[in-house]
Amino acid sequence: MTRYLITSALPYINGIKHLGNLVGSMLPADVYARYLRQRGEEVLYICATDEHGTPAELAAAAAGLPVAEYCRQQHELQAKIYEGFELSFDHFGRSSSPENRELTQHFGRTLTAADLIEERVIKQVYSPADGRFLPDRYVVGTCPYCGYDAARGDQCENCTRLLDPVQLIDPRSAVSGSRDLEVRDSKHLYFRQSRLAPRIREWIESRAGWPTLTTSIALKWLNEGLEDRGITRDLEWGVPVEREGYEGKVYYVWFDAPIEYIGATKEWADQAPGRDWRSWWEDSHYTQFMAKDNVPFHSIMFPAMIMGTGESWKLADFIKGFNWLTYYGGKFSTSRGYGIFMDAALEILPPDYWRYFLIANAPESDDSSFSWELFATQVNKDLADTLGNFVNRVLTFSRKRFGDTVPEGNPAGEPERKLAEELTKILADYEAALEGKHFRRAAQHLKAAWSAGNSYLELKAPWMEIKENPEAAALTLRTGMNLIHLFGLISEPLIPATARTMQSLWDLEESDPGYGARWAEPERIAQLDWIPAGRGFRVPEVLFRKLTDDDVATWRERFGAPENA
Ligand code: B3M
Ligand code: ZN
Repeated sequence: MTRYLITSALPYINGIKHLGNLVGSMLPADVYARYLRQRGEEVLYICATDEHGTPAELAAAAAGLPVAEYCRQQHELQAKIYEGFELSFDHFGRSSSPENRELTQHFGRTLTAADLIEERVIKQVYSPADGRFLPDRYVVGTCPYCGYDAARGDQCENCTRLLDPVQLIDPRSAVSGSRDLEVRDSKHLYFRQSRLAPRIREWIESRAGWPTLTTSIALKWLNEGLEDRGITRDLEWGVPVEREGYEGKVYYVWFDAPIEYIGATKEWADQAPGRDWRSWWEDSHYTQFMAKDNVPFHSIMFPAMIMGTGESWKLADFIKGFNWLTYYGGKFSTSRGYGIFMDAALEILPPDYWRYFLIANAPESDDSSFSWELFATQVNKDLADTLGNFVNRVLTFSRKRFGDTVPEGNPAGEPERKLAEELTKILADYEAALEGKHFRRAAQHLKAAWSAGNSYLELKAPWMEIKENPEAAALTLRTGMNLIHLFGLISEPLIPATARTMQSLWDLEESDPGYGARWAEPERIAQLDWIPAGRGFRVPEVLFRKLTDDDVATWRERFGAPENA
């Protein structure tokens, strides 16, 4: 049996993430993990906070905390929010863990032994005003490739090219703004990944079926010529480099961060007996989820590190990259407080509203834009009307006419057979979309299943049937209840809380087909016999409330929205 290893790009420790971060890595990975678990597959879904590097140091200083304590607090905070969104990590680790330190140093040693790490004396930017060497991203200036005037020294976020700070035009310190920068000599370790370029290219080119977004970024990088990469920094906070003359230096955060995928797997294993972490990195089907700016590190540098060790570490079998989710077409911005952050989102609505909307609008083939207007429209139409209303109508009407148990009525007839046939097809499409990690498409198929239930109800019109033929109405309602239970199963990856509600409405007996059911082959759906007549049931609170114009106005105001959008 295949075992599925799944990782989401590691959220940086520095601050609460916004909805763009959520939809670009963690949420789709969670949907995929939940789907596979429902199908009975063995899944290990790993994530962690990415804790090293200068931003953490500076944020800790700003908060007046030692950096280790700052990271501990921020990790707790992020973990709580992800739990609130029902992200079902098997382990949510920390890149500052002892496991990761050990593995990172192991990679350093192994790559050194393979002659893939060399020492170079480099010119480095020193800022007398700040009294320190400036890490790459704290030198800002104009990008030599595209002319963007606020490019960071490590990467231009406009054209995504990786940079060296000395390449920047008109460089200045991002810490103090000082233009009085000196270039001093400092020795550092370099990863000679250029030597692995042919192997990386061969690997990328053999990846049939990968998203073009992923392969095109990787190939663009390779075509530009792969450069060796500095993997040490003059910092206190990070994984120490065990080498003479490297006191006070640590591994570069992008060296130890991907290794934390492995590190966190070991953390997971270290938490309970009998967990074999190593085999997950030898024999599994491995999918990585991330936004497009992280693709170069995952499609080039990390695979090169793995190949370079000559050891049996799993390479990704699939890299799912995402474009950007924008807020009214503009970039989410932490510094300007523009857009919606995950804690604020949970303050105003439960997770399923967000999860559904974000997956239905996942920025897969292109960027996609969040607006409160679109959000409200889609929540009202798909969640409140199509799903929520269906559940409520069926259950309240049945209770009113037939009491607190599932009515029996006629045996299934032609409309039920047609419905089953339609659902079989929709479900096959839905499964194919989830298998293929096409998230927008998956949401569309799920919605189509809900709609099929509505069309059936409209066609049968039990509120009319009841007048002439109560047995016919009873069949329709019993079928409706079976649909609700089915929706409870298949909606779980996208809207887990609501799905649990839909599954838990019935007093099932152990011998009932629906008892403990998780998922089914599409053909199995055709029977719609999860819930036998005579079982007790409950009518839930309204599943999704309608969002009003007032809501939209309030949120536009609170979160800031462009005047005329
Ligand atoms: N922490 C993403 C970021 O901060 C970065 C991902 C690491 S994945 C190994 O932009
Ligand atoms: Zn650029």
